[in-house]
Amino acid sequence: MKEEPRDNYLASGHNACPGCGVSIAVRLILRASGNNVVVVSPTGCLETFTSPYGMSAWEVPWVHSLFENAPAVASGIRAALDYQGNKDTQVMVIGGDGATYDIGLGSLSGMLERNQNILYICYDNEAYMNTGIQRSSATPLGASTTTTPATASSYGEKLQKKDMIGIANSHNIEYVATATIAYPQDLMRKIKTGLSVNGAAYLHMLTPCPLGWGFESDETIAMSRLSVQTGFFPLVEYENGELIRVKKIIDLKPVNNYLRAQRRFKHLTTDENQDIKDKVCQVVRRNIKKYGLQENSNNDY
Ligand SMILES: Cc1ncc(C[n+]2csc(CCOP(=O)(O)OP(=O)(O)O)c2C)c(N)n1
Ligand SMILES: [Mg+2]
Repeated sequence: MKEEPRDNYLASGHNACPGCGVSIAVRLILRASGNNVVVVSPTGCLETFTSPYGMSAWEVPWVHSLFENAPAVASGIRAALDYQGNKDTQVMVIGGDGATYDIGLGSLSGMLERNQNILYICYDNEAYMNTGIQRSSATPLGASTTTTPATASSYGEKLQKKDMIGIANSHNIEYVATATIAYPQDLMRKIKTGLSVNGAAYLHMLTPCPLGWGFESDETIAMSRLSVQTGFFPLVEYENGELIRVKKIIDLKPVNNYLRAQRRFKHLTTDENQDIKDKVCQVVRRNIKKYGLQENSNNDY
């Protein structure tokens, strides 16, 4: 197997929780991008744990924007670099699901429409984790959060997760993909591809959160892998809106394995919530069909 460079541009000593999926993702992202890059991050866990007052874990130029305007800030940085004739320095946004799906969506849409040379990366931990696990429009159906708690009279989140891949593709950009930390080579290849296209690219990255999802801190990679192996989080790639690659599931795992492993879904595994669990399974079955995730269908790596 080809050796990847071992560069690390996210210094140790930051104060992420043990097992934080985001910190693992960002180390891989920066390893793939190299250090000729400017990163913009909106408010969220990543910003908070990498930049406590007076300190920074970033070994590359990094800008903290408002929650709602990271894509606009990145656009300005790209325009300034272009004006200087600097085509080599890359610009990336790394923002949470709250910033991407909800509060910064308008700004992101503008950025994708302008189609400047910027890679937008959403790190998706499926809730507003930094402020105490509130639901976002990335929270999956049935998940318990502090604003959609599972109680005797409620089964948790009532809505389906928003289709960000569809939204990104609707902007007719050259590259849209999904990735997760259990598949680091795949993740880094997608970062490199996203940076190599001549225009805006969108990469969606699932980053499991031990605290918010309710699992042990040494299970983060296992949870990331299970999300793919159960069909919850398909690994896909689009070029100019066309699906070009899908990671097949060789050994499809039961959805129950994923639900049982996380406190936020535990209530779905009881008899009373069987109908919601069926709806969750339907979402997964739809993924499997839509992307031909099972071994004997057409798209493959
Ligand atoms: C306009 C605005 N609204 C709300 C907040 C409070 N706030 C700070 S971080 C955060 C959660 C961020 O969620 P997400 O983008 O998913 O990132 P995560 O914390 O999960 O990493 C919120 C609501 C804010 N800083 N600015
Ligand atoms: Mg989040």
